[in-house]
Amino acid sequence: MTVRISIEQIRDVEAELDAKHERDLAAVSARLTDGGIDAEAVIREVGRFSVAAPSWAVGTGGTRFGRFPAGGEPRTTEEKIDDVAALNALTGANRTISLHVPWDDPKDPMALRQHALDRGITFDAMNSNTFQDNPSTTGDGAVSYKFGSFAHADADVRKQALAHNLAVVDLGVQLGATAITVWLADGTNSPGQANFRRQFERVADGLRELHDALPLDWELYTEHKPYEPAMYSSVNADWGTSLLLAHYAGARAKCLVDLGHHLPNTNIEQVVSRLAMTGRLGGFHFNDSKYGDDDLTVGSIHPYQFFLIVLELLDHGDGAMPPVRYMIDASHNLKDPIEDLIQATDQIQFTIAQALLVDRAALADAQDANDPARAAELLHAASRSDVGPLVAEARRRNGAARSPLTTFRRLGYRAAMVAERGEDSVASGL
Ligand code: RM4
Ligand code: MN
Ligand code: MN
Repeated sequence: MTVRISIEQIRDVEAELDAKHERDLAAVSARLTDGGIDAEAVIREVGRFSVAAPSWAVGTGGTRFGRFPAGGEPRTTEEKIDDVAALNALTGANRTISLHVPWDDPKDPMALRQHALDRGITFDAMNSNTFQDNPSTTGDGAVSYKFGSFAHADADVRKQALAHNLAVVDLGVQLGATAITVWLADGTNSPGQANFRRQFERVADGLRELHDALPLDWELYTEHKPYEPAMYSSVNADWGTSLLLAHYAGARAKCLVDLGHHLPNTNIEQVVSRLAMTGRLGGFHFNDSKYGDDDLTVGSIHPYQFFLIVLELLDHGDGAMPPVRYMIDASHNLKDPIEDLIQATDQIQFTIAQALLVDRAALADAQDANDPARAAELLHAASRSDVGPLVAEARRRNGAARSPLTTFRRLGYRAAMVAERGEDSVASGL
């Protein structure tokens, strides 16, 4: 049995919101129209946008100190897709799922593709895993990624890392995906452990081989991260290295920005601008960070910075979210995982709506007139606006929920999953 969340159920549960929603929407639209803003265009763009859910985020995240399952966690990739379908029913904005191999290792890819299709879900960028040893990533187990994968001194290990990535691409082809994200744990934990330059060259060569073996309609994304698990040096540590690697790998290699993969106080919006400018911004992972790669809910710590980042994306897309692969890369340790994904998606939609309100022509004028106070006013006018009714309307038009978290709870999805999958089922992932 699979519990599905239907549009009728949502409409039913939310009927009591109708009158207030109409009033709020009319009031906000009128206010925006007075200010010369097309509210309808904002609703349309928010409604058009979709962000992938990662398969590992429908299970609870953990730390090295423990993990506390949510109850009713998906036991298989099919069940992960069921959860993403439930999420998408509520948000209307999570129409794709991103798989991580071998956490997801379907025996019958075509059947999995059909399972997803039946639920209105398609496959986003694939993720390879050469940061853990597992028979399907290390072949017959004769090699280990303990000292790296693509950067490893031993050619056999590098060969196996390439073979794993190619297997992930093959699987992706069967699922209808068209991109692979490569995040590598390669680096060192001790000064002198390896030669920086030789490690870089090996990774660059490996990525180029992978790139050259990709189907023509595929892209490859290099994802940088400053540290963890490598604690002294990571090969792909920053956006500059990521860009160098993408250039070296080939024309269809681009960079992926994960919001949690920057050292404290990095100006991430400027990083986004730089990569976009070079045409090599390929992917985006949403989350937030207080200390490191915390994978906290996007916008929960730095909402204004997130607004500025979205503004850069809109600048790159000339007023629309550019065609970059977007994914929520979070995995909350405490919240119900679906509730966290709902909140993340809601935050992204909310922030896109606010950033769309920025008068970009006036901002350019203020910049050219050396008027920072006026520029700040223009940003504040947008970032302090209540766009809730616009976001709710965008979701309603997609057949989704205006109040997704409350409706998720009222529909009793988690309780149904606990009954079906058990209190102690544990999803594969981190
Ligand atoms: C990494 C990185 C990757 C994700 C893994 C699970 O820190 O963010 O995108 O696939 O975690
Ligand atoms: Mn990531
Ligand atoms: Mn990460």
